[in-house]
Amino acid sequence: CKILGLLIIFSTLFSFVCYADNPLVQTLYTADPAPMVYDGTCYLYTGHDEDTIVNNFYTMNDWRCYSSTDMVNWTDHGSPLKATTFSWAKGDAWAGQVINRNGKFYFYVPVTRKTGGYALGVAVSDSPVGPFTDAIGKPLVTNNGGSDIDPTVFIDDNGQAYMYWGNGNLWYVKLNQDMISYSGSVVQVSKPSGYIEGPWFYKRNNLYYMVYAGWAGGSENIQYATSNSPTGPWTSKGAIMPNQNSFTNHPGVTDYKGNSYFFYHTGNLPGGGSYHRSVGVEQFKYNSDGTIPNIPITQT
Ligand code: FUB
Repeated sequence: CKILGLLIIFSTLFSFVCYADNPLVQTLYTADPAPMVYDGTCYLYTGHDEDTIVNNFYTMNDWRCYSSTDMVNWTDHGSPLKATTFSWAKGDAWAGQVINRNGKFYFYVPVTRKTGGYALGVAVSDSPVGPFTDAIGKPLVTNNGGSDIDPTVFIDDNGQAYMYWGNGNLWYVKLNQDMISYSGSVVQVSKPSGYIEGPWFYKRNNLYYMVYAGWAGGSENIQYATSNSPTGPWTSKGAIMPNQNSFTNHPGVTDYKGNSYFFYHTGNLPGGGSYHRSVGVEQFKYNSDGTIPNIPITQT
């Protein structure tokens, strides 16, 4: 009878506590996770590491899309967008983000141009799983050559959308309502301490958050900063995830069904490393003052 009681308690607990198997995607190498919640489903867009020569570089040709309604079981939707979908691009499908506005989905990405240097492109689709097509037939932003990577987009409560991006420095533009053009000029903000790349911009309880890959003794950790304004100044709040075994890391943060989730990448899949990365996810709780706690990695 005691054993039966324990079994009932255990199975009741187990039915409420479900953990994802990390790395989330075990069929190919994925990086730069970007979650987007739409219509009750969490979509996850990732880069795709295809390097066949170890320690070559980031060989990335397309982005991938997955979805889940429980953060445990993920459906593979294949590739919704390739770097060469942009006729002006040569390749390098690095870290992007998808956002929904007015029933359309906008995919902001960095790619290398045929004429050289990085640029940010925007693709559009009627479906969160694509296919996405080039929205404007030319780069949305070409600013500083090698630094124009890792766009992150957020639409504020008043409808103003912002796109931040940058390696080494942090820039933003104010996107127009059409989401495929911007007004005013490119603004460089004073970057928060330790900032390297991979910004993830969002707002929670009237506080703006910029989570990013920071420099930590030879490789990247994850740090964040906050501001009372969408355009800064940004106050550094320190590290929330230590260096992993992949040199880079890249944050993606979302709330889903009443819980908060932190996406990242490591080199934890067999054969993994800096150019064979894999995305994972951890559930976390904000502290009562809005700060983000340290987020330990679970590997199952
Ligand atoms: O995946 C290629 C680059 O590595 C991304 O753009 C950076 O954020 C870093 O993860």
